[in-house]
Amino acid sequence: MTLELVTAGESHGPALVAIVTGLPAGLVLEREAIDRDLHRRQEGYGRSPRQRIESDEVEILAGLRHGRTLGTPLALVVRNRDHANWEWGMSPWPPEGEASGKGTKEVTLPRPGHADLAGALKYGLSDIRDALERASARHTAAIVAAGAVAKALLATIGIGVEGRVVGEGLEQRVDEARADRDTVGGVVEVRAYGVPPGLGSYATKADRLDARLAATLMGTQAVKGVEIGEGFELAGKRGSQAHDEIYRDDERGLYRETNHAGGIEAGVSNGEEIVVRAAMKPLPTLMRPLASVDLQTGNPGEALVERSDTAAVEALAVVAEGCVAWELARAAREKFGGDALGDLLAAHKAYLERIDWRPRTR
Ligand code: EPS
Repeated sequence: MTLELVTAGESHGPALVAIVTGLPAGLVLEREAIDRDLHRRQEGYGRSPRQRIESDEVEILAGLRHGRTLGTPLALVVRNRDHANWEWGMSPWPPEGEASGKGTKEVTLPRPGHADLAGALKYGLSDIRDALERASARHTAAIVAAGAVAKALLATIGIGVEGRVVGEGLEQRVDEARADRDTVGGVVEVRAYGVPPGLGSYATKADRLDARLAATLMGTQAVKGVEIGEGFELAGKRGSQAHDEIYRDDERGLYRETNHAGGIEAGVSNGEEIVVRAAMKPLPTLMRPLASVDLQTGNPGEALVERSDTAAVEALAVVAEGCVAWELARAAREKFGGDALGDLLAAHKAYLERIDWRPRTR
């Protein structure tokens, strides 16, 4: 048994959709907890005026009854309020009547760094909007909604996940970039605590927890680098400085004094805090546009300028938290199984007893 997630939705289309399969029956979900994460994702310094239009909240169409999962596919929807301004331009069916609102003109000048050029070439598009709408980071709202469900599952076995921005001075960097009509990126970190040893496996590459965390984060818009624990820094250290020595006492059982590995060894959680970082590039829509080429005329031009964020690093911290939660929940589901939540909890308890592991206190 495993968890699977499929999402659909365009940035200015009617809605974002997430379908989650593989949840055990009997998991309590709280609407407020999902909406809280959706709101956290919308906050943060440097976001676009779009966030004043959207006020994301989740709707559940299937898989939940009276706040408890049924063990059937869970269908989550987040409506795009801005769609009201794009009804003609983003109409799923051929639009009727006069062209009106936004998205009526074809986009032909690709933005360096966005999906525009690659998408237009790959799919043979004359209007770049057909590529950029799905590639938009608006999609991350669906990921956060699914991540909030994953966090609810993890909480039942004492696992917590928290994302944050690394480093200082974001507001100043954003203010300076905005004044220059430019954009900035940044680094986020996610920590997961209460994770027992044994999630993930070295059996195949696809089972490795570090590979799975890297893939989900790298699969997030604008992420160009991922590291686990001390990551790239470990390359310059000696083995004696890089590895986390193993100790045991009666109170703590097996433990480590250090966590250079970020809680994962050989693709398997080792019982220490999971620590993952992701680096976000500066966003590609610049108010002072970069050089581009009109794909319809072949003439040089300036890249598309449309409303966008100066930075979305704080949003990424929430999105990355959801991504990590999702992968940990999936790995926990594989390890502990169970059609009913009670079965999963019993398997988790029996496993902790067998390995005599005591969750770390924070
Ligand atoms: C995005 C462009 C902007 C961002 C959007 C991601 O959209 P718009 O052009 O409508 O202002 O605001 O992010 C969101 C809407 C969101 O909710 O995060 C892009 O091109 O990736």
